[in-house]
Amino acid sequence: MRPDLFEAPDYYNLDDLFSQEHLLVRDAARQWVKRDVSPIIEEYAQKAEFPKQIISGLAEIGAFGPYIPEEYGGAGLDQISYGLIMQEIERGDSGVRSTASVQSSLVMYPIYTYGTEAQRKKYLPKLAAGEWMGSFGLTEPNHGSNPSGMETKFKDMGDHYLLNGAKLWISNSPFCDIAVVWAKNEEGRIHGLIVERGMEGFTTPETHNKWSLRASATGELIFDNVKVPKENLLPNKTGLGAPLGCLDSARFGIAWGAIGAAMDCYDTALRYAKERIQFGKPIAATQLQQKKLAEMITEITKAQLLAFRLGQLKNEGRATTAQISMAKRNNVEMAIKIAREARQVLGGMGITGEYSIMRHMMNLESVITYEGTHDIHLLITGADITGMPAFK
Ligand code: TGC
Ligand code: FAD
Repeated sequence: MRPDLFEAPDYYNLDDLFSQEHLLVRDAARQWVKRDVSPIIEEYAQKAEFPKQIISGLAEIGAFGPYIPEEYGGAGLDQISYGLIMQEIERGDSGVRSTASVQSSLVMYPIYTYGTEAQRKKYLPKLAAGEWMGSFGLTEPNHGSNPSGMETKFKDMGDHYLLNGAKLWISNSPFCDIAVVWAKNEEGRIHGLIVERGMEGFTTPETHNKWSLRASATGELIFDNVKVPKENLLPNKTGLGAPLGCLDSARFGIAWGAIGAAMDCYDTALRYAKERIQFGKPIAATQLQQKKLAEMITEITKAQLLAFRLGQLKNEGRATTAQISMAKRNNVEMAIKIAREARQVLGGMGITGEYSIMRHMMNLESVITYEGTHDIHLLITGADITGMPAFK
């Protein structure tokens, strides 16, 4: 892969709206991605392996639990800082951002929000430091968009719970130390349980042959009569709203992250178009390529403004699930369209690993599906504006 020459577009001077802290946090993440992710990520994506050596760097830039209070090892930052960190990481690779999203929003968030003080103290500092890695098990083989139908269940055995079932498509599962797992009790009520690697009957087979998110490890979580200690139940919220609350946080991060992938594709295409000479002039001087580039920067700018306002609302505790859905849906679609257009600007070179665009494009096919598909987010908006849910 070529040297990382990335220069971030800021067409509407958004930097003027960020605080000094936002800019410091963002620039630290940006520099880290340039130094530690860009030089190796293509190789790891090609060999379909998560680069575990970057875990400590992710912890150092505050990517694990950015908004978790410092007393539990988090960075104690606001939601806009969290968004900016996700943007910068996904500028490098969506799979790396996935690892950070899962650790922060899907593992640390539920432990912090729904857990006991003992659970917070036991797990959060190690997760923040990257000493332990987590995964989040909601999706099942027969229940993706409709998690309320989940079949994974647990039984109260007096001194412990007995857990049975299977989760599919789980980011970080092959190497996770713990998993936050959503399962039904005997009354059919959904609860969160912390399952630890090493518990008998708990296995995490890897899912192979992915054409997307190749630098992220994806797998299953299988529970075959796993004895889970009673103190591992998350007691402070039950029902589908508990995992959906975690998704609000992760989807917010993706709304920002997708901007990073789009920025990288745009920046690469702009530089290439200025340098590539055909018919005796740079292709950037042709109207067709300018149309592509001008539309890209327009869409990136709109997505940045959407994310920024959503960040303000989230900081005030006012961002609704439907507002988050709209931003996730819009910004991921924006990024995938830009990746497809940018790839064309590079002609044949666009399909090679010399440039990051094709990798972003393939990654975004997962991003547009996970954390709620593109269709489901449209239906969430539809239900919000009409008051008539059309899922069923
Ligand atoms: P519905 O009847 O709408 O709601 C059930 C209960 O939940 C409450 N609720 C929420 N509570 C908190 N936060 C939210 N965001 C909430 N949304 C809903 C709701 O009030 C209700 O409460 P109650 O007390 O009345 O029971 O549920 P439904 O079964 O009709 O489903 C709605 C639907 C389709 C929107 C939802 O299930 C959904 O979002 N489906 C998509 C599934 C999904 O996004 N899965 C993601 C899996 S994790 C993942 O992909 C990680 S990838 C990470 C990475 O690698 O980066
Ligand atoms: P389905 O729900 O079967 O949907 C198939 C199609 O039907 C989609 O186009 C969908 O939009 C459409 N559809 C579904 N319902 C409706 C409806 N009511 N109306 C109209 N159309 C509908 N899950 C986790 O729990 N944890 C993870 O860490 C995780 N990581 C993932 C990593 C990757 C790489 C991928 C690909 C997925 C991951 N997922 C994870 C799972 C992800 O959240 C699901 O794939 C997603 O929610 C969709 O579920 P599904 O794949 O079963 O598709």
